[in-house]
Amino acid sequence: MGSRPVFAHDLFMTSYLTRRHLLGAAAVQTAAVLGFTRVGLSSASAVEPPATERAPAVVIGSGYGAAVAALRLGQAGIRTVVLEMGRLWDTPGPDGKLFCPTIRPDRRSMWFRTRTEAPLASFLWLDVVNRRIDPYPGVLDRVDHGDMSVYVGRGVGGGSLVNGGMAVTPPRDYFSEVLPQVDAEGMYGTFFPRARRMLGVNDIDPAWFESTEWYRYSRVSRAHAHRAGLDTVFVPNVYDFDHMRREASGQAPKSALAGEVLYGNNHGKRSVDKTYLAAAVATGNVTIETMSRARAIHRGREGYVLTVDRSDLDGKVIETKEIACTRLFLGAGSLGTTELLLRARETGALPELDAEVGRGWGNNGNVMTARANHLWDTVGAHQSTMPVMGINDWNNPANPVFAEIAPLPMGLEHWISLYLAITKNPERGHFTYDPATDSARLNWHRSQSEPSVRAAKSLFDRINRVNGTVYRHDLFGGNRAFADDFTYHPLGGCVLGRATDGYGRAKGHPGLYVVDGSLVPGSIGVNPFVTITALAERNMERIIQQDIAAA
Ligand code: FAE
Repeated sequence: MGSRPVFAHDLFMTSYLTRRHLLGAAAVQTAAVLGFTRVGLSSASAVEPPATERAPAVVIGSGYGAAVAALRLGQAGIRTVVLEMGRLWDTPGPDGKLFCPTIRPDRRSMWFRTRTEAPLASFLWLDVVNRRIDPYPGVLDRVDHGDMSVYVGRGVGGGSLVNGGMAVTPPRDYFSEVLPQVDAEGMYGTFFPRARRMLGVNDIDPAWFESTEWYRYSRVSRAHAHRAGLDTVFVPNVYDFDHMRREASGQAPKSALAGEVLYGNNHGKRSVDKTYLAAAVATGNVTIETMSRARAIHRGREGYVLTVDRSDLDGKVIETKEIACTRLFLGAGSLGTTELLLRARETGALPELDAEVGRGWGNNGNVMTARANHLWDTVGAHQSTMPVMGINDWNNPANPVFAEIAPLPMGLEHWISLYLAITKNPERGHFTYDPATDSARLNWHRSQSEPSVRAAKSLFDRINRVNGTVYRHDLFGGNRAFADDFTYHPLGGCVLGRATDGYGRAKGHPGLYVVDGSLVPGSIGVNPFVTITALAERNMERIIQQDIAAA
């Protein structure tokens, strides 16, 4: 099936180079989105699909793993349909912008909510952060599972639309500890560099970092960490730092320097709709269908049949259709992919799926905390939303922590240092299928977050002690210093080598593949999207060579 694979690994470098690529980018960014949209190279406008369809390959989701799958399938000459439950973010709102301002969120901010649910719920214990909004397919979702809530991106680009852009390659020894069956030589020699190049990863100029008011908050946290004898490291990002410098000098419209991140960046961010997905569409073989949620998977005559609900922007299902495909790639994220496979196994639709589907879930040890600085240690009213520095205490044998120095751009001096700590928490959750709601429920008990809080507390107690500072208790609700009830980094649920073979092929069902963060067993020690992307590159290369080109 299909022609020989062609990998244009250097398609992107750091900017968009080829004509086909530009055409793809234009198609992804200019198609109409008043409801359902189909984005393809030949048709950049809304098209009514027939009631039933057939495609050689379907990719569910459009985040990192899905985007890699779509591009590599498209380059291999395979006609591929990408299904995304969120919208394509290409149509400006009444303010002329695609995404809404973080400090004045409107309906574009969150996925069908009547009120925003920002991770930092209060300031000085006051309920001043969240706003009333109208329900709409907004770009950020918070999926609540009792003691653990998971933030995810919704829309063409998935998490890349809302995240902090930190593009971190994990320490090699920890990668090998977590995924011992994966050849580290290949990952560090080929697939991590390929992922970074394709994602458009770049570094801040250290001289600018040292001088700009926009990173004063990072420099203050760095000084406090160093005083406690801790190491700090610069962290690369996919935000275009040249653009950021032009923002600072007034030559480009502000985005990272205007507080934008959680509800989308209007400029500067190389989200995967602008990189991988634009290149996928530019192959001419890939179409993206938006507001299209894959609900069920069952076996077809050759391959799989998906039941897909297409909704309008009010959330009303306006069409339910079936799409048959020979090969199915699941890139709906840790929660989405696990739910689809668990539902398929538990309802008997795909009975051969492994008992490991639904197991091995972790929050990457995420815990957020904040410190109150002395009055003379100002963090600045101006803060860039793109983190560029971390406190690296991962080699601490007792309490390994990698803590991102996070921004808190409020437009006023608040003397707060904020951190997202990634800890080595051995606890894992599992999902069970609830037939009453037809959904997967995460089993995670509050006590399972205790190892993360212990590790983070040990690090920040050290910093507080040396600097004579204290924790802030007013930001996370419930007078807490540590927010251990939400994560930005859901990982696992369909773990590589357990629920799948060593390349993401679902056990028991040939032609069914997992390509996203659900493959990573709960922890990776750093922010995860570079790992998810590189692993998808590795797996897709093998799958295309062995299962597709050779067939
Ligand atoms: P993901 O990007 O979540 O994409 C899944 C896509 O599938 C989404 O677009 C869904 O709407 C869609 N979908 C789900 N179910 C269905 C369905 N049934 N039918 C159709 N479509 C569906 O998956 N990571 C970093 O490395 N660095 C950071 O700085 C960073 N900051 C973050 C900040 C925030 C606020 C958040 C929320 C996350 C952050 N992350 C960061 C995590 C990162 O975005 C996440 O690990 C990746 O996006 C996960 O990639 P996946 O391919 O697994």
